[in-house]
Amino acid sequence: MNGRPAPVTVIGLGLMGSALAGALLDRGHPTTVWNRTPRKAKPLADRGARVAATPQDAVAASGLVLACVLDYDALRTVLDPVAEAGGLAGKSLVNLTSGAPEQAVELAAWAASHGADYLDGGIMTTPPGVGDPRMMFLYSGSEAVFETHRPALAALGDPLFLGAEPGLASLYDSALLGLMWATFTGWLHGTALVTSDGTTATDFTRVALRWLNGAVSGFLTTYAPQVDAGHHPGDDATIDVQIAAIDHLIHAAHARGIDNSLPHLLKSTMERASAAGHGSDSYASVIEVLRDGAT
Ligand code: FVH
Repeated sequence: MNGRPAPVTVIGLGLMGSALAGALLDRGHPTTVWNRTPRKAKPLADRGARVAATPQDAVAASGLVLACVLDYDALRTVLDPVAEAGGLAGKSLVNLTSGAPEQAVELAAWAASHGADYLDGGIMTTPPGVGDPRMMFLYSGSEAVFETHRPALAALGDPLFLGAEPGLASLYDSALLGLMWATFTGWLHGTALVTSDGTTATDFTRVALRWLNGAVSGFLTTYAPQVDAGHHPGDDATIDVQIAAIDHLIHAAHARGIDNSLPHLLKSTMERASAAGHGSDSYASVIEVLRDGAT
């Protein structure tokens, strides 16, 4: 390393790949790009990117190759010919394409068989957030790739290394998206409830964010060690108390004609926990019925 930003290749110039390449250009990285549909490279070429004619040329241009295409099948379509020609040997391949953990493990083995060092990534933002150091980029796989190329990865967002198991970044990505969708749906259900009585979504959200950032995040911090210990003392609020409380939500939503699928799902899950003997335990004990997916 000579202190100058390292050359990087970006394969895939959809919404996300274009944002990645743009962030690298902003930080002064000599950036080579390739996309199946060449016209998408034009805005990046105008900003100083070198446009490769083929995936082979793109990979040859840099030691670090970032890939962000639709899915793993598309990625293999692009990279198989490069690998067969020996073009991946000695390269650091960072794959930011979304996929399942098992696909990441398989791709890491495939990359190794072609002489490439592999780091898998999960992007925890949308394209406008790329380049913002508050946004998390999750990585797992080769720590050597992570450490060697940390400055380039930091151009994209805050890089977090989760461990050497290649599937970890995808696993966290899926878990965090599940958390996001559950939160979105709970927030929208609450919004439907209060807006039916004349409150605006904006006013409700101001209060909801105080609830999430203060009390709810505190509950998570309390419950995480309970889950780790497998011991969930109901010394704050028990499952049985919460089963009674959710009936008020169901009643209020029903009275306003609002869909109650989510509260019914939550109530039935709590009831399963109670039936399994956790009625006097904390909400963290719901983990036991979630883990035992067959019940
Ligand atoms: N957009 C987002 O907010 C999310 C954030 C989290 C991570 N995802 C994942 O990023 C991958 C790419 O997503 P994207 O938003 O950039 O998607 P598109 O704009 O649709 O671009 C798709 C690119 O993939 C290329 N491509 C598709 N099929 C093939 C193929 N068979 N061979 C070669 N390239 C292919 C496509 O090329 P083209 O259509 O422009 O020719 C684009 O470059 C994705 O895994 C998200 O889950 C984004």
